[in-house]
Amino acid sequence: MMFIDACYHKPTPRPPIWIMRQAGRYLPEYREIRAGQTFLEMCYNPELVKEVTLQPIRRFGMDAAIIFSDILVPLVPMGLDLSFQAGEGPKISNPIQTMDDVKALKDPDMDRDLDFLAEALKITREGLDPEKALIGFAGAPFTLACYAVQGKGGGNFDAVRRWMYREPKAFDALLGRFADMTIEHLKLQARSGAQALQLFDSWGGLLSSYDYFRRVFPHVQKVLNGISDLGVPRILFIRNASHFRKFLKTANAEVIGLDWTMSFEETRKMLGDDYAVQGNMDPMFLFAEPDAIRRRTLAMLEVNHDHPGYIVNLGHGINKETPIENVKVFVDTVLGYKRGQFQT
Ligand code: 1CP
Repeated sequence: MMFIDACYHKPTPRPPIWIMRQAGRYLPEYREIRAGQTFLEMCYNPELVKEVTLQPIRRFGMDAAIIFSDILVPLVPMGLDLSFQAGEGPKISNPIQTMDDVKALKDPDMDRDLDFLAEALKITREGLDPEKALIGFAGAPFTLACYAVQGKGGGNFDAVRRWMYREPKAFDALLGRFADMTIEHLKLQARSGAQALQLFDSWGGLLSSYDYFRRVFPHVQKVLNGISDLGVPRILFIRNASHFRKFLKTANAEVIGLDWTMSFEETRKMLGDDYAVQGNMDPMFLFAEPDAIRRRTLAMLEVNHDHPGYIVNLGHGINKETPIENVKVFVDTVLGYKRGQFQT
């Protein structure tokens, strides 16, 4: 499978491609299904999850599908009251505020509490082209804490950073609980059909490198070490991590996801040649003229051609206003790529 080979740094005929948040609101066929129910109702319905997971693959033919769910879904069986308000994103009505709140969190029984996710992975894997990979995912402990403590998205998560300094022990305990839960969440996904696992630390870059390394990174390493014997590649994506990229080498992942602020060249210099890299176009790049998209994508492919272990992606999730015909140009350019095309 081309995607899995690239994760393990093996040569592939061309680089594989998938797009973060490739299932979702920029697709009319997603919006049609979503109109009849809440986001969480969709996540709890394996048939609908299968359908929306496969929608972008059917339309564009990427090399991997990512199971449709959300990083916040496993917080519900921990006892957090999560909802998604129309147009506003996630809300938690009982956010974590004290050490007692951390202690009161439950340890989910994954097979029982996330049975819908296991079933969705199983039937999606059955419905997916055998040459394409199915990716499972989870939120990294700090990014989960951002929502669990602030109770919603937005701003620079000041409430969380304040809490981290004021209640360092409770912060550490919370990240520890999330790390343990996330290991089980990812194990469930691997045994249900996920063939690669991505850990999203979307907000990790808000911290200084000192605080990230001291207070957060040990929990990330714990998660990655806890899933090292599952036989599936691990992808670590920390957004805005250019100021602490030197730690990434010790992360114990097979693939490092880059956002658009990190260059491939510099990152490879830092990581050495054992790591595969994934990324890293600015999602807004897909608003350019189609010909500009094609040329820039070819230039990126050419630059990376002599490096096995390169996975094409955006540097963060696709924007919901993205013109779908531009997504097609981007994906088609990669699927049809032959070396030397950029010069011709
Ligand atoms: O209204 C809707 O239809 C819901 C929008 C939506 C979608 C499509 C949400 C709410 N989550 C998702 C799906 C989702 N979320 C996937 C599935 C795969 C796919 O769509 O292809 C994945 C991988 C996520 C991951 C996720 N959720 C992250 C990490 C990645 C990232 O983009 O940084 C984060 C931070 C979330 C929280 C979340 N869930 C939903 C929203 C709108 C948000 C972001 C809120 C914020 O910006 O603070």
